[in-house]
Amino acid sequence: MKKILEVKGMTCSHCEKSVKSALVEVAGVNNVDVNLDTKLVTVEGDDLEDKVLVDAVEGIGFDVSKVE
Ligand SMILES: [Cu+2]
Repeated sequence: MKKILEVKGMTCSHCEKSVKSALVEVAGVNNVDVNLDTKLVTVEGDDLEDKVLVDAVEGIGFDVSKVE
C-alpha cells in the first residue's frame, strides 16, 4: 500500500534525511520518497496506519498537514 503525506517545514536535504529516517523506522514501511518541491512524502509498505506515520514525522518536529 501507499500513503502520501504532506509535510510542512522541510526546506533542505537535511530535513529530507530526517523525515526519511524517521519513517523507515516505522514497522511495515518499505520505502520512503521525499519531494522537497511539493513537500509530499510517499511512503510504501504494509499495514500502514496514518496516525503512526504522522506521529513519526511530528515526533521529530515537522507538521503533517494531510495524509492521502
Ligand atoms: Cu533542512
